[in-house]
This record gives sequence, structure tokens and C-alpha cells, in this order.
Amino acid sequence: MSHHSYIKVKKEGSVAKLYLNRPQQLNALHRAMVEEIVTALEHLDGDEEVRVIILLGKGKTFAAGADIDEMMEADPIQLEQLNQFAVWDRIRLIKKPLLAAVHGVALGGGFELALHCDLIFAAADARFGFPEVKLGVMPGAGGTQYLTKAVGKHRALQWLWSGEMLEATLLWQAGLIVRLFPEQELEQEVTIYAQRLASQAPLALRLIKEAVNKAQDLPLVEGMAWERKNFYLLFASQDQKEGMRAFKAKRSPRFTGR
Ligand code: DAK
Repeated sequence: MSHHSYIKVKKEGSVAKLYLNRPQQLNALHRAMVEEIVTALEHLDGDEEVRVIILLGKGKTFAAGADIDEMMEADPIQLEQLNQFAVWDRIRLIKKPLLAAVHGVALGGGFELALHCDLIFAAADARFGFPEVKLGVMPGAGGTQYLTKAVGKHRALQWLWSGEMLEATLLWQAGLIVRLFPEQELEQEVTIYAQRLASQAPLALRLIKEAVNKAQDLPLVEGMAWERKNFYLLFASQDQKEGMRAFKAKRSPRFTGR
């Protein structure tokens, strides 16, 4: 189904895979590529057959950051007028579970893309980093915010100031990566995880995601209100009835997402 230039999309039942596919440039993210990624994510988010989305990289690596060639001569007025983050910010609006499977490196914008996913899985020898400081700039696509929320101020500052490559094991210890696998098993293992997730009630998954994201943004009382609203909402679903009846009948539930 893929008619894209810089990505590849593959549907495997209820799991969709979106591959970054600009391997000669180590999947460096330029504007046209970001546009393709976000448009495809939105398409999959609206596709009833799809329940979980996995982001992966083709070739040697996940993504070596934003495209330096494209940024090099930029000036601030041009950047303001391009308003390229308007596209990027739509990633946050994806409602379905979004998993990153990272091998090779995830640097700069590549790391930020992984941080926009709900869970990050990685190859045991993958490396991550924010090299922006070495280019005389700083992250602009959420790096300082997402990383700080994920690992706290002190580790975030250390890593953002150094610009160093960080071993996946270090990020796993920090709780940012949920599981590590040998690189040759990464895609298969993340697919198995995604398939299991795809058998859960889809509306529950998306409303849990929304509530957890609110927990990161809002004061507790407001977050609790979101939780309660979403909890009530699920009682309007057929899957709530199915889940509870299946429990009583001692059989497995069959969730339809309705
Ligand atoms: N941009 C452009 N080309 C890149 C690239 C990049 N980020 N990374 C690699 N390439 C290109 C290389 O130039 C090289 O091209 P040729 O020389 O073959 O033409 C080819 O990919 C292979 O790379 P290497 O020869 O360097 O491969 P190595 O295995 O030796 O090294 C490396 C791999 C990952 C260590 C190295 O390539 C590297 O350090 N890359 C740059 C890492 C980096 O500084 N990344 C940029 C951080 S700044 C935005 C979103 C995010 C951002 C901005 C805007 N929007 C939504 C608009 C964030 C900014 C950043 O990410």
C-alpha cells in the first residue's frame, strides 16, 4: 500500500509498521519526510483495522536526527514563517498506541521522534543522544521537555549538555526504554508485544493513553477529572459489556473497539 518516498507502511493484521526509509542519509528527517510520517500516522490512526502502530528505521539505523543540510542556512524569520513544528505537533494527537523500535542510533530529532512514541523498545546496542549542543543549537522538537519529564532534570541536563551518545542500557536503567532485545530479534519481539496489545480493548487503550498524558501535564485534581470522565465513557462501550460478561462466563473476551 506504500506510495511514499521517504517512508514505508506495512499492515500486518491489527498491527501497522511505519518504517523511516531514507537509509542513505541514515533516515535524517527533512521536512518532506516529517510530512509523510505525520500524514501516514494520522491515516493509520483513523484506520479501523489498525490497533497498534510501530515506528522503525530501515537500513543501519532508526534516525540520525533532523536533516542538517536543510537547517544549515536557516534564519529565525524563515523558521517562524515555515512553522514546521505545526506538522510535528500533530504526532502528539495520535490516539492509538505508538511504539518505537530503535536500532542503530536515535539522535536529535530521531530521539525526539522516539520520545513522542508511547513506549520505546531498543536493540541492546542502540545508542541515543542529543548532539544539538555540538552544532551550537539545542533540541527544538520537544527534547528538553520530553526527556526531563521522563528522567528528571539532572539526568536530562547532563545528557543534553554533553551531546554524547548514550548506551541503550543506560536509558533502560533510567526507565525510558521499556525493553531491550538483540538487534536481530527487535522487530519480531516488538511485533509480538504489539499483537498482544492489539488484543486489548482499543477504546480502553486510547483513553488510558489520554489520561496518562494528562497526568504528565496537569495538576492532580484536573488529571483525576480526566480519568473519571474517561472511566465513565468506557461504560458506554460494547467492549465494557463484553469484557465483564466474558469474565463472568469464564471465556476470553472478543473486543471490537466499539
Ligand atoms: N542530516 C543530514 N545528513 C546526515 C545526517 C543528518 N542529521 N546524519 C547523517 N547524515 C548523512 C551523512 O552526511 C552521510 O552522507 P554522505 O556523506 O554519505 O553524503 C550519510 O548520512 C552517512 O552518514 P555518516 O557517513 O556520517 O555515517 P557514520 O556511520 O560514519 O556516522 C553518525 C553515523 C550518526 C554518528 C553520524 O552520521 C552523525 O553524527 N550524524 C549527525 C548527527 C546529528 O548531529 N544529528 C542532528 C541533530 S540536530 C525538526 C525536528 C527536529 C529537529 C529540528 C527540526 N522539525 C520537526 C522540523 C532537531 C535537530 C536535530 O536533530
